[in-house]
Amino acid sequence: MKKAFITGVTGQDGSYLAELLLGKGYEVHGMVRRSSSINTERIDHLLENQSGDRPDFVLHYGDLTDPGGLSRLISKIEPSEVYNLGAQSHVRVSFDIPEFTGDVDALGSMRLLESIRDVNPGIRFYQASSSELYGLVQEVPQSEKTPFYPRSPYAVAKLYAYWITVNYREAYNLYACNGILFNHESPRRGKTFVTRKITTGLANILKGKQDRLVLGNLDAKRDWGFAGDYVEAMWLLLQQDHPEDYVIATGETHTVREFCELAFQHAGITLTWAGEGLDEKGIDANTGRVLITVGEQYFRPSEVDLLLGDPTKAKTKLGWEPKVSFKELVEMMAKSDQGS
Ligand code: NDP
Ligand code: GDR
Repeated sequence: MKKAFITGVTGQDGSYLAELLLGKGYEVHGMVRRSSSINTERIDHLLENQSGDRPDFVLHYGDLTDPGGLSRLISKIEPSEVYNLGAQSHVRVSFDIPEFTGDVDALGSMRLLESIRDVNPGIRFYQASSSELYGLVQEVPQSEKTPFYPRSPYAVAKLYAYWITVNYREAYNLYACNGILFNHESPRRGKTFVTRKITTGLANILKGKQDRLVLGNLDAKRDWGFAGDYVEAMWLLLQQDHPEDYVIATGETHTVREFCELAFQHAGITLTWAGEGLDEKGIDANTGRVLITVGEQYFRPSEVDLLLGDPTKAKTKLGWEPKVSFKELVEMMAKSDQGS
């Protein structure tokens, strides 16, 4: 039986990946951070099977800032595959806590690689790299060959993680690879990322619990896919003959404004826009009610304006393709938050 160790198992991707690997018959070990409140809600449904326990899904306390603990876990679990999904993953927040973000997102990856190198260099390693590496636009669409230009402490930390993964592959011959994943979302997406903020905000507006939605840069463009499709690619990256880095994306880009329009349309509301910059408003075309305003606090000190991935290599070499379209994704998230 194959054994996987997942850091960040309590996050959006960790929960989908655990589901996928359990479905494939893996024994799955997940690392959980100690927290004063319960942080396993995305995986609670996996923890119990019909007989009440789940010997093939085991959780361990640990933290990417704690090298001794990581090493002990790798020695004890003896995984065949390690998926490093753990991170301080919020770009805006990384400007507030840059050192912590670097410690977890950059050095955390190196600590895991060091443990693998010491304990068993045969373990296969997946690094959750990000389209944020591209940052300031150098080329569109962005492929494995596009130069990086990170624009946030988060992206700079992920740049270190990307290169340390490449370096351990070249220096120590590890099967270590980067999935350069463009934004992927789902009903399990954290509520402070823009897509989920829009769909939860919309649901609250419909229920009369919230007056309006306050957003930042409406013009930012992202290549948004479905997280469930993207974890499939993570697994495929570790099943190849040779370790390589891959872009995982849909090849389509949309603005935050378009995401809002589609989500509200799903609830029967046609949005029109008035004003500019910080004065811009999203208005219900039928009633004239202001539903969206812009707040300066949600802008970033340096922004990533346009992400559009070229997934040709993943299609050709892995046979991977996204299944859920942008429209289906927005509907899935809007529906789920409205409880329908
Ligand atoms: P989430 O923010 O949903 O999950 C992050 C996970 O990391 C959580 O389980 C979190 O634990 C854990 N974590 C945070 N800090 C630590 C730490 N110090 N030690 C151990 N674990 C920690 O992110 P996603 O699931 O969306 O993303 C997964 C990975 O993929 C991340 O590395 C992210 O940067 C990267 N990525 C994500 C993309 C996306 O669009 N979703 C695109 C490209 C890359 P807790 O639940 O306790 O907070
Ligand atoms: P991103 O995702 O920064 O791309 O990082 P996020 O959803 O936070 O922002 C996307 C774009 O929307 C703009 N935006 C807002 N963002 C947030 N969070 N809140 C708002 O109110 C708001 N209004 C406008 C942002 O400025 C940005 O341009 C995500 C994370 O999952 C990373 O971990 C991952 O690496 C990248 O995706 C790929």
